[in-house]
Amino acid sequence: MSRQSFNDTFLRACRKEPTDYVPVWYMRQAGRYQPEYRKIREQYSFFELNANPEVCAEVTRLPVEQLGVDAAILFADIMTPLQPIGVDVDIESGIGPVIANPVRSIGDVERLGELDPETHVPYIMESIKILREQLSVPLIGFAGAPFTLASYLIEGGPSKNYHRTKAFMYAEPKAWQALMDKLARLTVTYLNAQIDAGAQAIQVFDSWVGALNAQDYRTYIAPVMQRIFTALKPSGVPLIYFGVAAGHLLEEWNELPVDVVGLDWRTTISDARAREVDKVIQGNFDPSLLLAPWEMIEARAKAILDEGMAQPGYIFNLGHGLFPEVDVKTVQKLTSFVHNYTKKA
Ligand code: 1CP
Repeated sequence: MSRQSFNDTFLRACRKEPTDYVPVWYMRQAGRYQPEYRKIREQYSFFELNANPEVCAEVTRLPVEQLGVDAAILFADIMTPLQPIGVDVDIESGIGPVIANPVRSIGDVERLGELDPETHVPYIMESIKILREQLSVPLIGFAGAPFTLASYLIEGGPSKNYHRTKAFMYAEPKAWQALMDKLARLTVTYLNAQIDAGAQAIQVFDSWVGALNAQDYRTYIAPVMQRIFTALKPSGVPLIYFGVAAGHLLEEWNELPVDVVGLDWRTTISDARAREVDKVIQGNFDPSLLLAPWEMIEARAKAILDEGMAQPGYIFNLGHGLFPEVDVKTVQKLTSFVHNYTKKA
């Protein structure tokens, strides 16, 4: 198999180095909006697919080949490392993770095991090794952050307001701390295993942490995130931190030893920089706009790119994940637009 020369644009941008154009990848770039993905999913449950390295690598490569994005993200879920430590989780179509044995007490926290990647999720490292042979763009490894994982564990599935999660945090501080400690250890072990296997950048998804105000974030979460990123830092791979509706936490995030922060569409790039966020910025095109007329998509993408490129260190992405109703052709067109518009003459 002939290999194209390696495209390191994304990694260079993560390090604030000059690039020939603005790199782009999309959260949920592998998923149900792709007919090929839907076809493969007819044959396997989510976790069956996840545990099959050859197919997992194929699904990971699909958007790279189809869209021409500058990075691949390992196909897995934030729930992947929780199943082997005793969480009875399934991915239900149209819902997401559903947990049959939610965590509601200190006893439930204590019953959760410790992750041993080599025995519990060997297929993750195997997928990464296969992909490093096949890809000519960087491979991003990922994990869910403790708050976001805890929200599923405690609520038992997706939630709108995280009442139970916050109630546990406020009312059971010892149990909460024990849960955070366990999930922090799991996250570091899991991500270091991915890095050792060949992941070239790491994104930590704290999708739902924006449910907390800044004071609670500082008290309950910032120390945990500090520990996780400090432990990963010596690996030398770029570290990306992302959350939805978390613009009010940017000052807290800026204190963490991360290289890149992912913004959703509610916070503008200029606003983040005006607030002295000195990290590389990734984002923040509203995924809903992908259903708008092309002229509007182009105008909005152009505006975001102008803002992003105004300072070094910018990666184009969506403000949250691609969703099933989006047309693959629109995403292809947007990817080409980002590349062409930002290419240095
Ligand atoms: O290309 C890729 O990004 C694919 C790999 C990937 C990633 C990075 C998947 C596959 N899931 C994730 C991360 C993930 N999973 C997050 C963080 C990113 C985000 O905020 O979207 C979260 C919150 C989850 C939990 C989850 N898993 C949800 C969201 C539920 C909710 O609370 O709203 C859903 C729908 C899933 C299932 C899932 N995971 C991945 C896919 C492609 C799917 C859906 C499809 C299927 O059933 O095949």
